[in-house]
Amino acid sequence: MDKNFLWGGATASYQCEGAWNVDEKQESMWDHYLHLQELENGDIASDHYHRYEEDIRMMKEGGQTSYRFSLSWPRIIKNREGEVNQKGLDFYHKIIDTCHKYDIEPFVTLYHWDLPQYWEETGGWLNLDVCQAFEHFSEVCFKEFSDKIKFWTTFNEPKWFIVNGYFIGNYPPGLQNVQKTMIAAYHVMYASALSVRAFRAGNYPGQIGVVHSYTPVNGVNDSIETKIAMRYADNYCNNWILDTAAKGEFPIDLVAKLSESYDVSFMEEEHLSIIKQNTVDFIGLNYYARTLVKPYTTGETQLIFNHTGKKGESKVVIKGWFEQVKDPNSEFTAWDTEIYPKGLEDGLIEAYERYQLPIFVTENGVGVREDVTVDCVNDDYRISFMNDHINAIMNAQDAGCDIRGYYTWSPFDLYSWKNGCEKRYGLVAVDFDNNQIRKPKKSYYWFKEIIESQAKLI
Ligand code: BGP
Repeated sequence: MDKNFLWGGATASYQCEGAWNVDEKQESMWDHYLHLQELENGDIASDHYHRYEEDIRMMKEGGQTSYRFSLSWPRIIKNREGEVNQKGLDFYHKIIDTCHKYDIEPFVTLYHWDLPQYWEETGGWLNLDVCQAFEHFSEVCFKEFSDKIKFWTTFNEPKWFIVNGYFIGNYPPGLQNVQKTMIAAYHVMYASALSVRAFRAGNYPGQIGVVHSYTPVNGVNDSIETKIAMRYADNYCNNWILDTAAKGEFPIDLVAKLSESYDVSFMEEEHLSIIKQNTVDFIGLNYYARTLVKPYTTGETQLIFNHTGKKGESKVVIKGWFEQVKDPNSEFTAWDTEIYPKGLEDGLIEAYERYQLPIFVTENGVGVREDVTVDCVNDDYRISFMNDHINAIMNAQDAGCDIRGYYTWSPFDLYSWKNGCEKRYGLVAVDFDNNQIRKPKKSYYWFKEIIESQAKLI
């Protein structure tokens, strides 16, 4: 690996900070939704708000060179008038300064799903005004932190929060409406371009990208019907984010297909030209699994997401487009995620060929139940998972891809959306029942060795 290759861990504000109503932080749509439904929530989570110093120090001691985290919009902006909360800014200054103190490169996400509830109440991502509000929030952050930050990203995984929030309905705002899914998706991509435009207009140092939940698409065979299903799946899973952010264009065949059944008049010339002119400098790809598809001809659209950790519950079938199938030869987690490192290698090669932009693997990890009362969790499965995925990255580099970093999800245990804290991803265990005590797992030491051995090869 190049000596500037970044090795680190990724988190999101809602999933780790806790302190949900402290220091004038406003309610986010996730606070509101989970409180209302009386579900396990991130009120305390990993208590990173108070323990960030310990967490960042452990990253350093674990050999890591970068920390990817998100800025909480409702912590920084108090209301729809855009008033700034100095205490929120102060908190992120402390995080960033601690990173620098330990020689850790901060890698910032502007939006990791915690929309302020005061905006959700006006329609959230269905309201065009929220795009301008996001532009304003971005500008506040650029002005405040840009002299300390080299890497910015606008959105984390537009596909995931839009599809789950507006199409499947398992995330807030809990809608199941295709027309609204399209509008929200379009507004998010437009807001991303507005943020990139503000970044360029301010001549800030550093680079700006977008982070995508990448599921490269494979077909069950080589038939023409399967190839058509693969194209539908690729448009649905990947292209509407990556083509739009990296090339400035929504996939033309996707728009044509949707316009047969839905109203696409919200796509205005002025927005499209802003999207075209404000493409990203790099791509962040979060990789958990691929999408294996077969053609789908009969029956109804059905999208079921596994939040119980009981194998076999999930289903993705889009009528007339594709059906996601399970490879009988693959291993799956209890939450139905296929373990398929080859998908990362193939996917990186494909994404680099298509977009010719530097790539960071901004998330990769495996979520499992673990007993964290032991001294050191023996997570050999995580070691083997990370080992195989890091090898996949090296293979893609050997094939000529420009890959600049690897972030494990996650450097320490945190709250998993709708799954609660029992679905653990961390290299450091957090005992949620015992004062959020931290204890490194076996994978933490293993990752340190990998990073150090790479450094020696340079
Ligand atoms: C990504 C998100 C993360 C994280 C991760 C694991 O999609 O960017 O926020 O949660 O997936 O997913 P989950 O917590 O649902 O298992």
